Formats: sequence, C-alpha cells, structure tokens
Amino acid sequence: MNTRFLILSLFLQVKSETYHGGILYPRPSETRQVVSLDGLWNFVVPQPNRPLQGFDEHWYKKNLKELTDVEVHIMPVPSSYNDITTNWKIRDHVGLVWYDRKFFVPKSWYQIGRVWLRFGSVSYASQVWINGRLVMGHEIGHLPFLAEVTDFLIYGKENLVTVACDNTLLADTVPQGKVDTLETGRLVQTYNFDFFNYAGIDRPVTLYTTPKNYIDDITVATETDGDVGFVDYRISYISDVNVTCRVSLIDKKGNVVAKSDERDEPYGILEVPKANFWWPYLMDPNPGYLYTLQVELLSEHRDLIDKYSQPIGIRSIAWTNTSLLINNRPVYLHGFGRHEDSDIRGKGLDLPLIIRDYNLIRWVGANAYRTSHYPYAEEIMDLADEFGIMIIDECPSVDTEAFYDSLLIKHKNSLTELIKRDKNRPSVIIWSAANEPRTQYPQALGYFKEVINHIKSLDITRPTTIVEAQPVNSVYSSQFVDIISFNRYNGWYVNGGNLDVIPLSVVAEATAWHEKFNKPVIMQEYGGDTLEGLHFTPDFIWSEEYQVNLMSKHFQAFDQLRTRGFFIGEFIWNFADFKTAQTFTRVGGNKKGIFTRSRQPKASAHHLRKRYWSLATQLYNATLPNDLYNYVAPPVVVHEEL
Ligand code: GCB
Repeated sequence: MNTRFLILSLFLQVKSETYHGGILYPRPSETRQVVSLDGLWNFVVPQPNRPLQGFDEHWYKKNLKELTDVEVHIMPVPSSYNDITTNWKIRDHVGLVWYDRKFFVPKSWYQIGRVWLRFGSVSYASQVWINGRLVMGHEIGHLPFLAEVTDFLIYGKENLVTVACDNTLLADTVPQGKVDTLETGRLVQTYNFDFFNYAGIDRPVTLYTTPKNYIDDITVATETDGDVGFVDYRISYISDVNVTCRVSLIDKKGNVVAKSDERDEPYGILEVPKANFWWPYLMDPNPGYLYTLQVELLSEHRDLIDKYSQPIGIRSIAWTNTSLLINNRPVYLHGFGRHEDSDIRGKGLDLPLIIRDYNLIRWVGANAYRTSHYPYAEEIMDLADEFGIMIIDECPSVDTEAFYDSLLIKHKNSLTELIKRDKNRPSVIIWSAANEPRTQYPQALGYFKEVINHIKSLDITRPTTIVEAQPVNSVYSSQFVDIISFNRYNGWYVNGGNLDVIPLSVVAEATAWHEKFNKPVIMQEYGGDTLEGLHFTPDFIWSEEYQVNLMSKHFQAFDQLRTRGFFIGEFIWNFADFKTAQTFTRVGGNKKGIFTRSRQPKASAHHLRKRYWSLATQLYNATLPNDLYNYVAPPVVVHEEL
C-alpha cells in the first residue's frame, strides 16, 4: 500500500465541504447554545495490513462498537490516543484510526436556525461523518475547523458522529515527515522535529447553534494615544434580510464604555477615553485587562437576530530596528519555549495541567512564551490574554527540509487559519512563520518571501519572525522578517562541557545577526538536558548544577547584549521535559525542561526565577515575591569603633 494514498484518499473528496468563513470560538449567548461532545468515544485501529479497512467496510455507516474483526477501545476526547492503551502498536501506529460516539439533539433545535460541529483540532488530517454522511474534512493539526450540520442531524433523536483521523506526515504535509517500511512490512513514521508525533482528537468537540442569519466573524485592531484607546472593528455576517450591527464595548464592571453610532454599520472605530490598557504581566499591577466587545445583529425593526461577545484587550504594538514596544513602552521578553505535552494525555487539552502551567509561569516571573512548534489550544491562549502573558504565535511548520510548491500552499493555509483564529488576541505580539527550516538552501528565498508576504496580507499590526538555526551568514530568509530569532545550544550541542565559551559566543552571534540585518534580536532557544536529581560539583554535563551554570553563562551574555540596545528577549528551552520519538540521544524524552514533565521545579527553575524577577524589578519596578530568597542569617551589623 502506497502510504501517500492514505492522506490523498481523504482529501480528494472533501475540499468543497470545508467551511471557509470565520472560526469564532463557540460561546453561548441569548441567540446561541453550545453543547460539548467531549467524553468517552469508541476507537478502532484498522487491521495492520488493511489501512483502508474502515473505508472499504464503510465504518462511517456503522457503530464502531459493533465491529467484530477489530478491537474496540474506549478513548477519552480530548486526548492524544498514543499513550492511553498499553499497546505499543497503537502508540506507534501510522495511518488512519477511527472514532465514533452517539449524541442527542434536542427536538427544540429543529428550525432553531443552524447547527454547527466544531473540532478544536484533530491531528493531523481528518474526515467527519454525521449519521453516515460526510460533512467535512481538514488537514493540519493544532487548528480548529467546523461545518454546518443542520441538514445532517435527526432532531429529538440520537445521532452518530464518526471521525477518521490520519497521523501520516509526508514531504508535503505541515510539518514534514517520511514513512518507511520495515523488513516486516510495518510502516514507521520518521521526522526531524524533536517531539513525539502525538495524534487524535486532542481538543474539545462542540455542537452549537446560531440563528439562520448570523455573525460569522469579528476582526479587531486596537491603538492607543495618551490614555485614549481606539478599537477598530469589522463584523462579517451572513444574512438574507437587511440587518445592522450594534457594537458595544463593556468593561469588567459591566459598564458600556463605548458603542457604535446610530447607523450601526458592520465596521467602525470605538474611542475609549481613560481606557484600561492591556498590559503584559509584571509591567502593570493589573495585567491582561480585557473588555468585552458585544456584537448584536439587529433586524430593520431593531429586533435581536444574533449576539456574540468577544473578549478584547486594548493595546498598541510597534517595532523599530532595535526594539518592540507595547503601549509605546519597550518590552524585554523573558520566557520559554514550551510544548503541549504531558504524561498519558500527550497533547490532549487538560485544564488542571494548563492552570498549573500558568501558575508556574507566573511564579517564575516569565512574561512571554513561544507556542513552539505549533498553535496551542484556544483555551490555553485565552489564559495568556487574561494573565497578560505575551505570545509568539507559531504555525505548525517545524524543521522543513525541502521546499515544494504544494507544501508552500499548505504552509500558507496554516497561517491563514492561525491568523483567523488568533487575530483578536492581545497576547499575540509576534507571528512566527516557522521553526528551524533549512534556510541555507537557495529555495528558501522565494519560499519564505511568499510566506512572510502572506502573513502581511492578513495582518499588518504584528511583526513577523522565523526561528533560525542556521548560521547568520548562510540564511536566505531573514531579510523578510521584522524580528530576528535564533536558536543555539552553546555548552550543549556546540562546545558541550565547555561553559566558559558561552558568553563570548552568544554575544558575538547575536551581534552578528543585528549587524547583518539591522533588526531586533531574540534568542529563542538555549539550554541543556538535565536529569532531575543528578548532582555533580564541579558541574558535569546532564547534572542540575550544569544546567544552572549553563544558564548563568547565558545570563551574562544577555546582560551584555541588553546594554547594546537591539537585544529584546531570552527564551530558555524548555519550560518542562517532554516526550520525543525513541532515539539513543533521548532518555525518556527531551530533558531540557526547568520543570519536570510532572511540573515540579529542577534547581534551574529556582535559579531562573531569581533572574526573571530581578529583570522585572529593574525594568518595570515589579515587587519581588517575599519567598524569592531564603533566610540565611541576620543582616550584617557593622559596629563603629568607639
Ligand atoms: C531545537 C529545536 C527544538 C529541540 C531542541 C533540542 O533547536 O527547535 O525543537 O527540542 O533543539 O533540545 O534539541
């Protein structure tokens, strides 16, 4: 079986059904109802030598539970399926898997208007049927997709939803991968990126209603001038009757602070005197201030047709060739590269984990992170908005090594979908087009010119970056971006065991990037694997002491660079240990976390905490937490000589 066929078999048939309108997060309102389809689904892997068994036997027209020649598992949604069972063949499976579940649709929804089915993400490609009829397909994981299912449902009765999910990564998928066949005939997925290729229905599934005439999308851009905020909005709607759009901006106390004029057009600018700006964490005592933009679609007689409430923050972003400014103040980014990753659930959305992560992020005094190496769940992004954590929002392009036209189309699609999803988020301050592509190849020039132009055609309010691993003099891409990002593992992959070289190397490289491209520079990744509980003094590679000292040497470099005026951020790799593919270079995964995979601090976390809080005190006058330094002895009292 040619594995290319797996993905192609899915997508040739479905392009036309995919919804190309807005992708607003499902929120209940006076005119909308939301029902979760999360829970326990049935799950089946086809027989090993029959990858298309489900299609051949029309599983989408059957209850998976009733199949007899395959094992039917119970699978939690949302979750990656890989680590849930005890079967390595499921963990390492390549190709299609099938999910289904029944759900009830109330009779009252008949003629309610429209009913929609939305997936927060399915990794990587999927097709969806309702009651045996194909409703949509989607390629690219980590991004939401939806379809109207009004005419597919049986009202007042039980319905069946079936999902075929394909995790195959090939030369023209985002991200890229390769499928090989072992001597035994088993397929194996290989890829260059350094995280486990988790798959499945890993984010929430929702069924929701809108009226027949409905608000389809909202686009907001904000500006500041003195203490006045400006909210530029554009509403798109679908309606077969004449409508107007009433827009109101509501503060946290419920007061309407601005509203559209009497014409109620679907676009306009709201002016907010004495606005509460959205400030990053630690830059203001009340970071992450969010207003609600309430949008109402009204009939000619001013009756309410549809209503949607969008959280927004008022802030400005500007950038120069040396700095990045939020609300006209230069910011210095101190944070992490991260992953959506945890034991058992893989990349599955897990609210306790997310809250724990944000508690640790704030405890450590970070003000930013990058969604390395794919878009994170909307629920995670909502909390970044709310806590004032600045986000470098990365699309799922990671370690691309060959640049094809067909890949370029999909890469651009992933950015279209990402920007459509995250354009209104105040936390998103930079778009990252890719992580570590092989930009030393001449084909990268035309490819990334198009990618960056594409981002600019969708959003000019935020700067762009590409996270580079190639040396400064060999890249064909950095001239197109607004901000230079580079990754370098000094003291680890380069000069492992030789920490003393770090300050010199980091200062020299960051300076070279700035001198060549005349743009602000961020170090997006540095770090070293560290086995929790391994101690050596003097420090030795893999020990907690080594990680702490590796960081200190980088801090010295960063502090020198900060005085030069163009260095705008430091991101340690990684927030927490995470799972990778099986290889002899990884002991149970990547251990560069400053927290363990179960989110407990290594010595490095305490060390980083002292630095990030000192930065926040120096830069923004933040008050240090009183448990930052341990009691050692009373302050020294100097007795004057009599
Ligand atoms: C990198 C990659 C990241 C890896 C990291 C490492 O440059 O961007 O995905 O996990 O190195 O630890 O090797």
